[in-house]
Amino acid sequence: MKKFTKQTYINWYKDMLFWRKFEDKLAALYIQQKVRGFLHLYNGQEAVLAGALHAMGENDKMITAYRNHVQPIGLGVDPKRIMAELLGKVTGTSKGMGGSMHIFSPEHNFYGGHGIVGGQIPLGAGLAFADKYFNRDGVTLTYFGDGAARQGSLHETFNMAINWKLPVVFICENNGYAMGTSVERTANHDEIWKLGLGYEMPCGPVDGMNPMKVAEAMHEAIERARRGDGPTLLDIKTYRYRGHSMSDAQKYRTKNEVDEYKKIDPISQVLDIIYKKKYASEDEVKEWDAEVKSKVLECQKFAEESPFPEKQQLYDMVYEQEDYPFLKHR
Ligand SMILES: Cc1ncc(C[n+]2csc(CCOP(=O)(O)OP(=O)(O)O)c2C)c(N)n1
Ligand SMILES: [Mg+2]
Repeated sequence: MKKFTKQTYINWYKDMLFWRKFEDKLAALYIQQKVRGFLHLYNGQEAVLAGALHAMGENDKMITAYRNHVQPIGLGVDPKRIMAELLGKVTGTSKGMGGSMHIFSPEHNFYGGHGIVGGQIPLGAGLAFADKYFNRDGVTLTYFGDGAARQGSLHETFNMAINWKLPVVFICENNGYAMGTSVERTANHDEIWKLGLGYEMPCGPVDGMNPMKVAEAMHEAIERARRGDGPTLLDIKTYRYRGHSMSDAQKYRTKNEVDEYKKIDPISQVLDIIYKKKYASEDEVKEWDAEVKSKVLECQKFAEESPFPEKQQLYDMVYEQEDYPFLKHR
C-alpha cells in the first residue's frame, strides 16, 4: 500500500475539512430554501472516504446511496458543479435535474447517487461483473448503510458475487442508525460484518473514524478483488453528527452521544498527527482553513449565479419511443 506520508496527512486534513465545510454551506443554503427536497449530509463520516481514496486504483469505481455529495469531489468532479446540481442549476452534474440524491459522473468512476435504500447493492455487483466479463482492471467499491444491510437484495447479491468471485468490495457505512432506528433494534445481533460469514466471504469490522485504519482495510479488500479472489464485506463503524436528513428532530439519541463521537473526530485526529509530527505550524493550518473557506464560497457563487435550466430541458430528458403502441404520440 502507498505509505502514509506528510503529504497524505496534509491532503487528508484539507480534503476532509473542505468536504465538511462544503456540506455545512449546503445546510445553510437548505435553510434559505435554495436547496430543495431532501438533503442528507456526511458530517462525521469523512474518514471512510479519505481512507478509501488512499487505497483505490485509477480504474476503480464507486457507487453509493443518497449521502453522496463529497465522494464525487474526492474522485475529481468539480465541486462547483455539485453545488450547482444541488441548487437545481443547468451547470450541475446532471443539468440540475438530479438534485441532492443523484450525483453521477461516470467519467470520474462515480456511479451515483441512489435513493432506494439498498438499490445500489446489486448495481455495484453489476459494475464489477462488467469489469470481469470484459477483462478490465477495476474494482467496484459498493457502499450502503446499516439500514440497507437489512434488505433482501443484499443476500442475493452476496451469493452471486462470491460465487462468481466478482471484483467488488461491499462497504457497510455503519453510522449506527437508519433514520431514527438504531442498529441494535434491527436484528438479533448488531455485528453487521457477520453477514459475510454465511457466504464464506472475507469480512470484518473497521474503525471508521480513523482514515488510516480504513485505508488499510480497503487496501487488503481491493487487492483481494483485483487478483480474482472475489468480494469482501467491511463493516465500517462511523457516525453522522447531523440528523438523517435536514428534517430530523433527533429524538432517538442524546447530545452527549454525539459529543462523545466528536472527541474522536477524523479531522481532529489527522490534525493531531500533523502537530505531533511537526508537519505544519498553527499559522500554516490557519492558511489552509482560509483556503478551504474561500473555495466553498467560490462554489456558492458559481452555483447561485448559474441559471436554472430552460423548461424545454424537461422534454429532452424523458425517455420516449415514437412507435409505442396504444399511446398517441404528442
Ligand atoms: C426501499 C426504501 N425503503 C425505505 C426508504 C426510506 N429511507 C430513506 S433513508 C432510510 C434509512 C437508511 O439508513 P441507512 O441504510 O443506515 O443509511 P444512512 O442514512 O444511515 O446513511 C430509509 C428507511 C427508501 N428510501 N427506500
Ligand atoms: Mg445508517
